[in-house]
Amino acid sequence: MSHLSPFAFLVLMSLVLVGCGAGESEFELTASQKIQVDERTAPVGSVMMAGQISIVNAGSSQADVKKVSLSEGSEHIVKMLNSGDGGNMIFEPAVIKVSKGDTIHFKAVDMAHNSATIEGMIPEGAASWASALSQDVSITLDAEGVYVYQCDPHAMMAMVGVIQVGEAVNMSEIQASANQHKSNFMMNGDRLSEYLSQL
Ligand SMILES: [Cu+2]
Repeated sequence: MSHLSPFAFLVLMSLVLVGCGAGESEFELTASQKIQVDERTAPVGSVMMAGQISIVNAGSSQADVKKVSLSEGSEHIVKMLNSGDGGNMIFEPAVIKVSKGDTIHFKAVDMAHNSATIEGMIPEGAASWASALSQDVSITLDAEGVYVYQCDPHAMMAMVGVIQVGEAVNMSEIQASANQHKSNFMMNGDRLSEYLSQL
């Protein structure tokens, strides 16, 4: 019995140390993630989540990224969909390049979606928006730069979209925010970075 004690003590100590280290760093992340998740889902609940959680996004490899070209005209339609060519719970087109002063018409093709800017992910001085669930909304974009928006009920599923207005003057800030924001996604974790790579 006594010859086991030093060994047992070492094992115990290393478990305690490993436990403490991992616990501390993970606790901070988890706590802040939880707050953000709660904020996003509080108004609308998570009913849609349950049935969709097992869907796997095929994704696409970084090698064959197609760059998005400037959309013609001054009015553009983005559909809010349960299912699209790029996956489930998705904006279509999810990446769009337009000109300063253009208007985006978000169409509530499927129910229980909305369009809302993500804090810190729009150009400086740009107006934020947050539409009502299941409603069409039209947004005119007067500030140049890259905008990232989301569907609030499906934020954790990376139902996000990207609009570039004029030049991507704030791309480095957006990239940095996107890297942080990624931790909010419980699935489709690479969607936003793939979208941004198309600009
Ligand atoms: Cu949605």
